[in-house]
Amino acid sequence: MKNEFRCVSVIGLGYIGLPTAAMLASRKIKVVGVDVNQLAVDTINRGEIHIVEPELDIVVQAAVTQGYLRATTRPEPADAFLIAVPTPFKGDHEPDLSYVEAAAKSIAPVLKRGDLVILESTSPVGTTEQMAVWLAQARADLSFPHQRGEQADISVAYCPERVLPGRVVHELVSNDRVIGGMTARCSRRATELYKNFVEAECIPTTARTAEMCKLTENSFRDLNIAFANELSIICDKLGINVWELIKLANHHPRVNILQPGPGVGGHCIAVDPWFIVSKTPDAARLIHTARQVNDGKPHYVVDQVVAAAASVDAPVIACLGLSFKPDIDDLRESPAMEVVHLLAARKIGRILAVEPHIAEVPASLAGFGNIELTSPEDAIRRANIVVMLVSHRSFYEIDRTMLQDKQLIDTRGVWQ
Ligand code: SAJ
Repeated sequence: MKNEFRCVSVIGLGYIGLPTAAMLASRKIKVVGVDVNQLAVDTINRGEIHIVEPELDIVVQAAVTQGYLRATTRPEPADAFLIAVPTPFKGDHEPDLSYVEAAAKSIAPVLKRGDLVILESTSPVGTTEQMAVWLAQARADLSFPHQRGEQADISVAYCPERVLPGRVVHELVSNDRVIGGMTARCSRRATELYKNFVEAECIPTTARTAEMCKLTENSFRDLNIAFANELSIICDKLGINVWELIKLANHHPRVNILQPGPGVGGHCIAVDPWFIVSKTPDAARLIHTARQVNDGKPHYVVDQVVAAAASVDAPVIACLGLSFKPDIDDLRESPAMEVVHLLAARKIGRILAVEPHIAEVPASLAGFGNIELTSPEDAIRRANIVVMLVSHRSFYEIDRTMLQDKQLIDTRGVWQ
């Protein structure tokens, strides 16, 4: 089949946009990446990357060197536009769609008849239709699927990303994709674009179902982690080792409990369930409770540390890990960061933070003045309380004889 997409523009060059742009470019499609961050644009144009993701540097470097990938701060004409911008929530857990709106308005002036616009950002149900309305308001000379159905000048689809940070390059190719076109033709065209690099199935559906599918996947995981986190608190009260308990229960052929931790982080699982709750607050009771259980876990860990600190003179607390999950540098919505933040605010002692993937104390923690970033060995040697917050691979290599005489709070089961 002839590829109708000779030039693709990816709006938002973050954890999803950049790998997707690089994969398309690796299939010899001309890709123009657009981002408001000039530093990110310059870095990419040098063939380098501004995020930590295994193997991505090699793909980006090859794509830039061969001339298939270029970054800029201003949208340019293309045959397809793929929007991968953040969709955070506001203080009241209401979704903030301002980045999607800004992206739509930024590409509107360069749209032409026949173009395809795909939204990839995790979004509340109805956002794709809203995006089409924003585009139509900016371009009254073009028609959109909510106005002219299959006859529209512009095709619009919602195609959520489902890749796991740390495995993005692999999963972009091997994960099945849900393709939610605003019409059947929109789905067919979006499938054609993704088939350039997706080796797995591309399954067509409606835009609304695709939006809900993404939210459902992450809410399912949030609920299951909430179950593990609740179990960990119950087991503490009953004097049972939760890690052993879960291992034993998982021997049952139809039981597969996830792992407890200091809470749930990242920009996805800790956020997306709220998009369901905010639309249907009365119906989403279980989903809402799971969020509350997981959001309560950092406070539970802080209470454990405070209790331990009460029994030592001059507490020095080593906090191992700041990222939201193992072996990445991403601190977004990190429960480990929240624990350190809450501890620092309590001013119960000096905090020695360890995070091998960053070079300095994050700005949000630096102001406290009682936090230092150091190596695991130095932190453990100087501390009397050691809190394991992230199970980075390198932490398993810590010499356990160093932990003798320390009070341990292992939220991840690394030392169980
Ligand atoms: N976590 C636990 N216990 C577990 C598993 C995870 O406490 O047993 C914690 C992690 O430490 C982390 C948080 O949950 O703080 C989320 O980590 P994760 O590995 O479960 O997921 P993410 O946020 O990295 O990626 C998820 C994935 N979604 C699902 O697995 C359903 C990924 O496929 C999505 O593409 C991504 O969200 C996204 O972008 O939405």
